[in-house]
Amino acid sequence: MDIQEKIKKLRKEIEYYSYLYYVEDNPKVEDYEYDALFRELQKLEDEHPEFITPDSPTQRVGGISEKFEQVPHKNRLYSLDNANNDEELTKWYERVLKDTTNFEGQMSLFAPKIPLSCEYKIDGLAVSLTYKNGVFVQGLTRGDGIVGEDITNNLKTIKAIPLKLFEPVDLEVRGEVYMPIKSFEKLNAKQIETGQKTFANPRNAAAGTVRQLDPKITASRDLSIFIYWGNFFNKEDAPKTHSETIEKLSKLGFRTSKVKVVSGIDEAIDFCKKTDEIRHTLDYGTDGVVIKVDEISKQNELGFTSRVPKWAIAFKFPPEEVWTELKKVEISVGRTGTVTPVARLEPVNLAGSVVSRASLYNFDEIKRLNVQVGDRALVKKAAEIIPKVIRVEKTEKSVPFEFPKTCPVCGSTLEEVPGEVALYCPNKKGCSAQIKGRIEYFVSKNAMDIDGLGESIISQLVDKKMVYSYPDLYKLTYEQLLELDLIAEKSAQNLLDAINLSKNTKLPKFINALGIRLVGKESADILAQNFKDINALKEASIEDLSSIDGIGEKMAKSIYDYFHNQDNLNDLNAALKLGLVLENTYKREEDLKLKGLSFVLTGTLEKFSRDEAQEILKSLGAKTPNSVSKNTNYVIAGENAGSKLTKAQNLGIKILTEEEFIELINK
Ligand code: 0OX
Repeated sequence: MDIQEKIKKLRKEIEYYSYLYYVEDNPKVEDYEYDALFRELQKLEDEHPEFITPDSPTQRVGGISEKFEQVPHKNRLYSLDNANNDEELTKWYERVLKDTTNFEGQMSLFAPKIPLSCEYKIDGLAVSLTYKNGVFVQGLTRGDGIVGEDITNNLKTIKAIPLKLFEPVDLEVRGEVYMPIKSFEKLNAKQIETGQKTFANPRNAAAGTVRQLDPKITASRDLSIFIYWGNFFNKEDAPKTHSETIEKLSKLGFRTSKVKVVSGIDEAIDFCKKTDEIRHTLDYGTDGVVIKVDEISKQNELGFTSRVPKWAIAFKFPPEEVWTELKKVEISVGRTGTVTPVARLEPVNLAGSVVSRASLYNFDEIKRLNVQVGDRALVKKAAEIIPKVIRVEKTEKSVPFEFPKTCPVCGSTLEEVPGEVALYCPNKKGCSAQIKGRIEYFVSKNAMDIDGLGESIISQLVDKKMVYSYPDLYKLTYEQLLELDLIAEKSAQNLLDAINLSKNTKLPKFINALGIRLVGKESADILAQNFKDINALKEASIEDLSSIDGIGEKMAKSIYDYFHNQDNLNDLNAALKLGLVLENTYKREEDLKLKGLSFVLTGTLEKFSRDEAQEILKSLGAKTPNSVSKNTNYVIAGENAGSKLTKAQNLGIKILTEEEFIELINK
């Protein structure tokens, strides 16, 4: 057998074993046997790179991308309409009957039972996969349904996504990428161990994983997929019902959602009830059941609204509630000094996870609910948000809860803010809980986005008095970081690198990172759109601020107060001195004073490199092509200007000296 044949045979074998393992959940060979085949293939391909094809099982992990390209979807990805109870499901079904032709072409007046297909609603991320000639060529995120992001390289790392189908068909399929619950728990444990941020739920973990720029990271985490829709480009291949489509996709090698076809809405409601009972036994998150009209011809008859298909609906499981013992009320101190009560519970299983803490919001809520330690508490989990106590019942153990007078962390006397229900710890500078909260916020994703600075490391930095406020992060040394309880020396260097990297950031991210009261990501964006730089924002009056669309009076006052506090100003100056560079990505119309003009540089400038001069011009809206044409507006001529200058002179284009250029940009 020649090498190429051998490679082909090995691939077929590996693909088949991988299919059995990842798609059928039914492995037929031991891991070591599989690994041996894989290594053999790898070796042959290394020796004969001319035989490598993109659909080879060795090609699942590709190189790092800089960003994901935006790609329009061939067919729009609609969302799903929701039904929260049986009545809403019945209403949807009645509408379906009314708008479709049933029984020998009669529009139906009584309630016939049409076939509906039911499947679990997977709580993951929708993706669209395109296959040409049976080979996976492109994978997109849902995006806004019209344009998605190209995450092909990351999707290739998911072993349940076939790189090559059993038949050479052209088609688009859609499905839900998810992280199995067990893998999610393992990943979070690892994140904690390595001092990194944990994910709130499997859905977020899956989302964070498919949007990694480095496919190696995606490959290192366990993702899977259920395919729930397909569009065969050759219409002769297209099945007549949804359930047949799923069957056909399964035969092509996809891991498909399992559908059950029932007759009429009552049986579908039954399916929803049964699913709700067993859903916590599944190794993936389901937040409902998707019900689809099974016949494609009926689907076509029904069509879409501007938002959703009329032929499908998602039944959402009701939020779960459970009774448990309220053992203690703990007090937590946030970054703004707000003191909030949190209930410690006897651990219970709620919506599939063990819950031991629940929110009590504020002290008024404790009074309103009449919460006492030792009560039986009804805890509710709405979607994936932290559960909350919604009702209590007294027991023999119940004893009144003592409202705190002092901060549980720093001991300062707590204060009330007139007109607000919350209590505050006034010790802004000295309360370690507030400092930790502020630093955690400063480094978070939508702020400075410093990788690797997790809760535990921040806690140590503050407790060891290495960090009092954010500029201190930029003074940390390698030796200091080695004093911390880190995993390895390498992570001290990684941390320093990550901190250094964050020095070059975007103005809106930095404004958000400051944690100014009432200012979040959205408002930080608005502020960056309206102020040239941080200095302009610092100098703004309350009137300047509140005249901006989207900045209310309270927020304006809070921003003004922030920049008129000496500590905050000292921090800002220190950070800028330490080398923080804040680029404003939002250019205001009035700043683009060279918009529409074209500048060509020639010769050597004294005060700028060519790149610097071009950057400045571009930041003012100008174009900077390399050669002179009749469309050139100005030529900036430095020392030893050559042929470009002559050409410009011949074309009668205005020539600027370096001084004139400086004058122009400073105008
Ligand atoms: C899911 C899921 C989502 C395709 C055409 C109409 C809606 N999250 O599990 N969407 C759909 O169907 C789309 N099915 C599902 N099972």
